[in-house]
Amino acid sequence: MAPDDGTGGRRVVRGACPHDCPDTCAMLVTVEDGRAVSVRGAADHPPTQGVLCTKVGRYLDRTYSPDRVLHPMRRVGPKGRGEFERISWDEAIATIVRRFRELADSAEGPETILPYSYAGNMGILQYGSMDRRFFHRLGASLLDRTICASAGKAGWTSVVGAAVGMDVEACVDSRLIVIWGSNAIASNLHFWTRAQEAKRRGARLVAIDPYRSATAEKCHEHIAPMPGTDAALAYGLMHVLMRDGLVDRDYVQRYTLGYDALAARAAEWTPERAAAICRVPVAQIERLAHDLGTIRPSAIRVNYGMQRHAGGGNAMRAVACLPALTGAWRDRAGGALLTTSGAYPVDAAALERPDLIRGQPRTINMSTIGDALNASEPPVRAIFVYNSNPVAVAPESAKVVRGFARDDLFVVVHDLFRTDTADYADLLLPATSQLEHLDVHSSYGHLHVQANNPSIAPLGEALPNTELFRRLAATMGYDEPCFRESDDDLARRAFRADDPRIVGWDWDALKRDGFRRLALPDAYAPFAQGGFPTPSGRCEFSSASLAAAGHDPLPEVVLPRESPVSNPSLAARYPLAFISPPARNFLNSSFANLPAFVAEERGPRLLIHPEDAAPRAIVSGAIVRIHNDRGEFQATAEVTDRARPGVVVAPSVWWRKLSPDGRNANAVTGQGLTDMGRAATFYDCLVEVSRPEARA
Ligand SMILES: Nc1nc2c(c(=O)[nH]1)N[C@H]1C(S)=C(S)[C@@H](COP(=O)(O)OP(=O)(O)OC[C@H]3O[C@@H](n4cnc5c(=O)[nH]c(N)nc54)[C@H](O)[C@@H]3O)O[C@H]1N2
Ligand SMILES: Nc1nc2c(c(=O)[nH]1)N[C@H]1C(S)=C(S)[C@@H](COP(=O)(O)OP(=O)(O)OC[C@H]3O[C@@H](n4cnc5c(=O)[nH]c(N)nc54)[C@H](O)[C@@H]3O)O[C@H]1N2
Ligand code: SF4
Ligand SMILES: [Mo]
Repeated sequence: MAPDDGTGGRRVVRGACPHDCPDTCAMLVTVEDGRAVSVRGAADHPPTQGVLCTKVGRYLDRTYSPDRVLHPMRRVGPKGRGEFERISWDEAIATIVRRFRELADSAEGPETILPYSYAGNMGILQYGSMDRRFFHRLGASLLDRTICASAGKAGWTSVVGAAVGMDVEACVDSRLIVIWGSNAIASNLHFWTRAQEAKRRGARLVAIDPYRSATAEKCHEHIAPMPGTDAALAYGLMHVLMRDGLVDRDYVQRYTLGYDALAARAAEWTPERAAAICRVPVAQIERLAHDLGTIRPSAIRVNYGMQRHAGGGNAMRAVACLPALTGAWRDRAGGALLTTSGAYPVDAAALERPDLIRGQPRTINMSTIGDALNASEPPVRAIFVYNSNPVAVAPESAKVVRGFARDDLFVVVHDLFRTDTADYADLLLPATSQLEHLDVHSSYGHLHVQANNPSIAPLGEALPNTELFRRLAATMGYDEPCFRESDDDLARRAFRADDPRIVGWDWDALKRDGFRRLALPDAYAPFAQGGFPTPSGRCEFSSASLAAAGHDPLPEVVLPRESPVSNPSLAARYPLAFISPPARNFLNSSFANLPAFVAEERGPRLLIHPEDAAPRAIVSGAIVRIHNDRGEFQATAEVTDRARPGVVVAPSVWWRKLSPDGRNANAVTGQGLTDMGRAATFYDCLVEVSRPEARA
């Protein structure tokens, strides 16, 4: 709960970081006379080790920012202008209920209403509980939440069986760590500290990333493939492993399925062929394959960067085969880690109540919200945005903005800040920060369950997501008892209590203690003796279920939709591959409005290699135009060999309205989806870069 440290009006409250980050740190919030005065990392929480990242280390900047939305507001100016006047909660709720009833009773029905939310808050309650119940009962369109991880998850799960992997805490004992498609210093700090410790103990670190990120810079070796070519690279590695007798035959024979078919496919992928597609030296492929085949324990930290391409699902499939081929899963400090989210028996059915769904509403993909708002039938007539900032983060901004700007679209936004999306709101509603509400947390990077106790009262009239939807449900007249459950009631339902991983857990004890590890063996090595939760019970190099769904039974090399190799005519006009990975001081678009973090990131930047800059007469410090057929935005050039030739890099996600030309990287990204998981393909994008004055 709120342990009193014995100094009068001072309390220390146990919380959890809510942000979309694998680390899910345990926070200690010190409160004096009702005001939070410090936020620290909990030293007793093994994954956190007492350290928060720079963003959340300064969480009071966010919590007490003068820019917080503190009261419900109604739009008074044109859409997009962000002009509001204050109204009461009663009026806000009544306005929503009136409009939702009209739409639900219209001939087109309630599926004209669309909830739009993602992981702005990863707490199990604030992420998805009362809100889902409300929209299900209403019969609103369903949202396919694909903007981040669904391609990688689909690819990984098809091979391994579940969204589980090695224990991040074991990485200190790894002797080889391959950091594949992840800038861990920025986005997975508490893994990085373990990798550093392993390095001190003699481990070899290899980064696979199209650009020399801060993380790649600190590894022993950096392999820089062209974006979207990871499946070819993985096959090149498999080829060498097989050719040189480095496969763990015993592991393969006992615990895997489809080796012969995989070997036949890998035989086609000589390192020379893979190297030509990836544009990396053959020697790097040979060396890494030998390391993977000979160093134990070996760990692969694979992250989502590689899956934001047309072939993202298959790329993850190919990488997921490697630790089974080498037998790396045998060791606790070996194997691979994409996500641990599947280790938690979250009871989604109890929380979200899909049984309440009225009718057979359609599903709308959040990654193509631009198209959905402009061309759905029946049209989307109301959108309710929370835990997300789609105008900044969704691909192909021009279409997203055009959709949100529709005068006939009723837009509700619930957020802590006046985001790019909020500017289009008819109603803007104030949300609580993590210090102001209750929650229970799983993680996608470690194996602990955590409680977040509120430490301060809500600022202004801010409400948690759960309470907002509870009030909306009551005003709609929904009388199912589930709409009256408190946040504590919801938290008690968060996990399937009969699951052995959660056995004996007790919500009140968790609130008091702050965290507990899932009931897994201390020396957790999930697949040391096989036991893959796939249909066959084996690691499926070859998948009958994917074949039945029309996919290649084996991992397939699917080239990017936009690349010089796969689309030369497009590349003739737009020759540079464009990636826009997370900036260290932002969390997606969160924190990108707070002065301290904006100052650290210095403004929108474009990293470009000297070989690409010179013919374009681009020098460091120049403003450049990044453009393609979908749109354009501007950034300050940084000429550097950190970007490899042919690839430009724009750390993201900046707010549009805080950028010099009012646009950001998503002006050029496209709405094409991945091969598996229906996900966004942010990094599958060709552009040209020019100086603004060179405009035709
Ligand atoms: N500071 C900070 N932390 C974050 C976030 C943030 O915005 N800022 N975002 C959070 C979120 S939502 C997520 S999903 C996670 C994970 O987010 P990730 O997508 O894993 O992000 P990064 O760690 O930057 O790793 C992506 C890396 O992949 C590289 N990359 C791009 N294309 C390719 C490719 O085709 N192949 C390979 N091998 N690499 C490629 C990029 O250059 C980048 O360095 O991070 C979370 N943590
Ligand atoms: N170009 C480019 N675009 C990208 C990416 C990229 O790498 N490049 N990454 C993509 C990825 S991986 C992701 S996950 C998406 C993420 O995109 P989003 O899910 O939109 O994440 P954020 O931009 O952090 O916006 C979350 C919003 O939720 C609000 N919020 C936080 N807590 C609460 C709460 O309790 N209640 C309510 N109502 N609101 C709250 C925050 O203030 C913030 O405005 O962006 C994607 N977009
Ligand atoms: S954003 Fe990530 S690293 Fe930073 S405090 Fe939150 S969980 Fe920890
Ligand atoms: Mo994400």
